[in-house]
Amino acid sequence: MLQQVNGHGSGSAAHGGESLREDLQEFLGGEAPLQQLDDLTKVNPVTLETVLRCLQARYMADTFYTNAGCTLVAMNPFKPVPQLYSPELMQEYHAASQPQTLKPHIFTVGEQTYRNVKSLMEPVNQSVVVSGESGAGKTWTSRCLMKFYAVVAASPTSWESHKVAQRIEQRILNSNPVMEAFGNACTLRNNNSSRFGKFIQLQLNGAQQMTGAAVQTYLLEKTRVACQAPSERNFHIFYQIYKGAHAEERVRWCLPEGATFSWLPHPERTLEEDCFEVTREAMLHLGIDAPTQNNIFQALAGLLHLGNTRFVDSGNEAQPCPLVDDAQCSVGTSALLLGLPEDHLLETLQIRTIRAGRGQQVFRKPCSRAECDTRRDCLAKLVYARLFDWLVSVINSSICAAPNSWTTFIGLLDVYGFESFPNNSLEQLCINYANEKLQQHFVAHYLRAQQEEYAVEGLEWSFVSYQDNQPCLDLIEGSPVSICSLINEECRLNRPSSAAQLQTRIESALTGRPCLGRDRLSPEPSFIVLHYAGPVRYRTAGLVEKNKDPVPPELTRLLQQSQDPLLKVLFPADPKEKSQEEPSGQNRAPVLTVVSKFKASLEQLLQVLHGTTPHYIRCIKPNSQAQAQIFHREEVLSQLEACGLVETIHISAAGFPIRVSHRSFVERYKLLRRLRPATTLGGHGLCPDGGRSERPPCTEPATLRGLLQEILHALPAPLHCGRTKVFMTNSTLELLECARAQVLEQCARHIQRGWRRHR
Ligand code: AD9
Ligand code: MG
Repeated sequence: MLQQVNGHGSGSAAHGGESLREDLQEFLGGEAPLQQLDDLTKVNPVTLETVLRCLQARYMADTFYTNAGCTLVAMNPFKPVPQLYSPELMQEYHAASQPQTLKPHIFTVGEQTYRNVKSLMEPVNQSVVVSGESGAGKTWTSRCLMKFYAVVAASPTSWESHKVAQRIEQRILNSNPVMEAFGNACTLRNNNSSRFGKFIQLQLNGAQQMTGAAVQTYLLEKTRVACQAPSERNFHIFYQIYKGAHAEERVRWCLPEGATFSWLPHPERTLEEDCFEVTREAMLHLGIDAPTQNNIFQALAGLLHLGNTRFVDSGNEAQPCPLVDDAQCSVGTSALLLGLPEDHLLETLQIRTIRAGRGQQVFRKPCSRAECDTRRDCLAKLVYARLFDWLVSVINSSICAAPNSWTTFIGLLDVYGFESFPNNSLEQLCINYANEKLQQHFVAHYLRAQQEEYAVEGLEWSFVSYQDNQPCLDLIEGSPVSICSLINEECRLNRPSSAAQLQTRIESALTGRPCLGRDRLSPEPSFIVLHYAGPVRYRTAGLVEKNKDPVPPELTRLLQQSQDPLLKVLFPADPKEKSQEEPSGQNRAPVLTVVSKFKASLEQLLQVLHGTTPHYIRCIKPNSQAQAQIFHREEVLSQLEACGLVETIHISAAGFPIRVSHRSFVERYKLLRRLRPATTLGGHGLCPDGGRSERPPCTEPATLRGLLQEILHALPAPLHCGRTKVFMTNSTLELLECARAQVLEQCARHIQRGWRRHR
């Protein structure tokens, strides 16, 4: 079935026959030193051990990027390597006729996506999925890629438009420090850990200039604002205002030097992320003016004071819990900074209003001390999450291109990596669920689609087995019954449910599922999910409550009454809200749980990704101490296993990631059909004649078929013609594009000569 037009493995124009022989020698004999193998498909044989040895050799030789077929492996150097990200190097990759022949780099991925946007590849939109565990370098990589696009996609001619372009690129880059200040925090694994997921769509016009961008965020870890794990910190922005405020601002925001805040642990630690001026400057460039900034920082200071509001047991259920001695001042300051009446704030934290009985009478019930704390934390989370969403919408309106000013986009996805801690809860379940989805996208796109399409197209292919994570996804999100549906059901029924009961329900409803496990030695109710990246034990305690993420309506109503201009925007008065009490059960809007919202946003993301040509960068952390020049084999090994890298290499080694319909192929390359092989591209004789006399087994009309046949015969490149598509490697695409550019140039010269003669 397969017509192999040219011999598989012919080199590109730059690669010549000699270089091809060298490649083959490396591939077959494995004689080149390991650190020189820039593609893991060249290690021989491909096993975890050989891949690991190669990565180690390269890392110790300060070579941090390695191709793994269709993915790029990025080792975290854990030290500054400025020459690796210089504007000169960006230009070198951008100007290269074949960037793939340069050393592996994220700029190769950047340049390839940038070229693909205007090439014939379908779909035209591109995405780069950056994955890896916490601290592996995902955010760093995405930031570098954004800088790369800001350089290469900015070349308008007129001074005026140049200024505009500068502004937009600068603004897009400025979104990073702002989002990182508000959404990143120091954790045990990474001093600058992203506590939210981010998909940024860089929008390009027909001339391939960046005209704007749009950011979508996922699942901010808002609990951090009121609760930080031992040795971890709150979001960077709190430390920035605490350490960086000017004297006059300290007075305005009630942040005297040396003040202590329970929600600001480890203020003595200085991190490079504590850079208030950078955040302010970036906000200003994004159009957030000084008065608005003041309102934001004032509200954040209000939250810090709220955190110092502590209660003691009243000893009498009928009495509200009083404040501890020194907390009266904190609640007053917090109310002042948040523009709320102090007594109203305190009362809302202490007393709950409920309706009961047939007549729906309103009762005011003093909360227990624990309930007061929960309401206080909930208030802080509510304000912070709204503030974060609002900031994202402001950033978007500042960087988004006008609807008709862009035609294509490159998407960058930087999501939290797979997580497994001694104690895992709903946050880890969502994060690992997202990673399962992305892994499936990867499997579907590169592995399954590649194999299935070859079969449909009649290409010969030795099938490689791969790990399908569908059973795990069925367990987490499938219908009718899954972990998510069971947790949602508990929320909907709103019945008292102990952690042990939830464990029993999950076990009995999902019994026999291959990816569900149980830790019989666990001292607490839990279940185990066998993720593609490894088993994770989730505690059932608190899962349902976290999934409900309940916000007492009194808290929202309180904030709607704030006199602070920022809070008025974040919590606009609800015109429908007439009643001052909690609505009764029947009138309550259906609960949209955390899991349901997350699932919906994830599906939306996957839909966007499916409409793009994806590229993958796998970031690897060489050690967990964040030290340069240290390579912990065990740690790297588990990351390689977690991302199925060896399978990927096997498939990529023999695959053709570029596939183009016969029609598109003919339209783009028909001008190459008069090429005289072996001479036109430097005469390196890349034209073995395997199968060239056969007709492609296509179903297209005769004229198209004829043209296709002519082109395939003329081209000095390894092409594989299926029933409806032409398949090729990235380097072949480069070669064709190069040939096409040459022919166009020759034509232009020819026309010019004729024109001069004519004159
Ligand atoms: V998390 O899932 O958000 O906790 P990331 O995003 O994978 O994580 P990040 O990009 O923040 O990790 O990288 C962690 C740290 O590694 C950075 O703060 C840098 O100090 C360091 N790093 C990462 N990549 C590079 C690099 N290419 N060159 C130098 C780097 N340092
Ligand atoms: Mg990150």
